Amino acid sequence: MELIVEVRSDDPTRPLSNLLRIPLGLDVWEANADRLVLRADEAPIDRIRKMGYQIQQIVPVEAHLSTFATEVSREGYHSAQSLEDDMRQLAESRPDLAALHEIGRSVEGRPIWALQLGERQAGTRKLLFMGCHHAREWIAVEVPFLLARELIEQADTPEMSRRLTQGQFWIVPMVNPDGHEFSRTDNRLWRKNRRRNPDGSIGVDPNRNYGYMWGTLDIPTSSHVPSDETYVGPRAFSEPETRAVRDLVAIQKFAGLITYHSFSQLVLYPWGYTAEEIKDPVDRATLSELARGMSECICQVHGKLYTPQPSSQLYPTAGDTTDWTYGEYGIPSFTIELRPKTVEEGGFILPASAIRPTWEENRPAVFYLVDRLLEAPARAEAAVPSV
Ligand code: 0X9
Ligand code: ZN
Repeated sequence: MELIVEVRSDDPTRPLSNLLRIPLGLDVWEANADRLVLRADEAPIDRIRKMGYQIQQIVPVEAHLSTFATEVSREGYHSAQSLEDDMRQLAESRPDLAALHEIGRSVEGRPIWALQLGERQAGTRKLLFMGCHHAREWIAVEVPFLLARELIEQADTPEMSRRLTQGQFWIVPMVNPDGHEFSRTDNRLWRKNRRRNPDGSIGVDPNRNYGYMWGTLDIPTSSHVPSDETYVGPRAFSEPETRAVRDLVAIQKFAGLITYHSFSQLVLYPWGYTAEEIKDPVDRATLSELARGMSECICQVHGKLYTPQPSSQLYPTAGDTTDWTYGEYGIPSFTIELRPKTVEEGGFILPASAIRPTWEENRPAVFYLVDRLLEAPARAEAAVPSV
């Protein structure tokens, strides 16, 4: 039976981070200094107990699903098709401002859509907002979609019209449409894409498949085992979903980006592959200050704390999106882990009633970042970090 468990350790010689170095085929849902939340079979859980860790069962996976994955919990969330329809409608409502682009196709041939908004003159600063690298993180589709809707619906207000003249926005709410569809129809907790692996297992983790320091870690949170939830793939950019993002980024030369995920309420910035800080002192200060600024904006709306921290402090991974966009191009890049904070609040299965408040609190944060990046002095051409 699959369980969701909490792991703690009161022995300082046995820190929780040690557990994340052993290949146990775990699905890590929460990683805090004092508590790990894992989804795993009973056998690996027994091994962890025998190693001396304290284990407390939170709930069997089946019971978690029957509590949270109800019929009504689906309402209000997009499918790949309804997202396409709504993005098309947005684009058609303001052809002067918006254009819909297919930036690539998934393993199963679904289009990956990007909405381009705002000033099209050469030299305009461009910003990228993405969602749903991970199938089960449905709220991560809705936040970038609502950003696109807000930019269009408010386009004629003085504030938004300034942003749309100063900048150009690219919004890709669903990077992993195959996985998302599978999480709607077959397995609500599906994470990866739908690649058939040579060992018969399915799925590569798109957020381990980017080409900066790709494959340099082989641990449960960044694994070389195809059946693992964090499988890095056979080589960097082996997946059409990450190639679509790679090609868009290579052409558009973005000045900043956010990639939305869930859950845990975090504002993360590079590095993910190492616990070392960013070397460039200006970049280091800028990224941590922008993350802190976004976190403060979020907190002011409904009092929710989204902790700002370097990605590797959550857990180490190699080949994630923001390590690549920052490491390869020097783009100020953030991963925002949306609501909720804990598995007890539903984890990946956030009730649709939370979509609106999640957007309400993320709205000022995203516009804070937009305004800061649009007004920042131009970066030198050689702004790629010295690592
Ligand atoms: O593991 C991930 O890809 C992200 N968390 S999630 O629960 N949405 O899967 C976090 C990526 C941030 N990068 C690192 N932690 N290195
Ligand atoms: Zn994710």
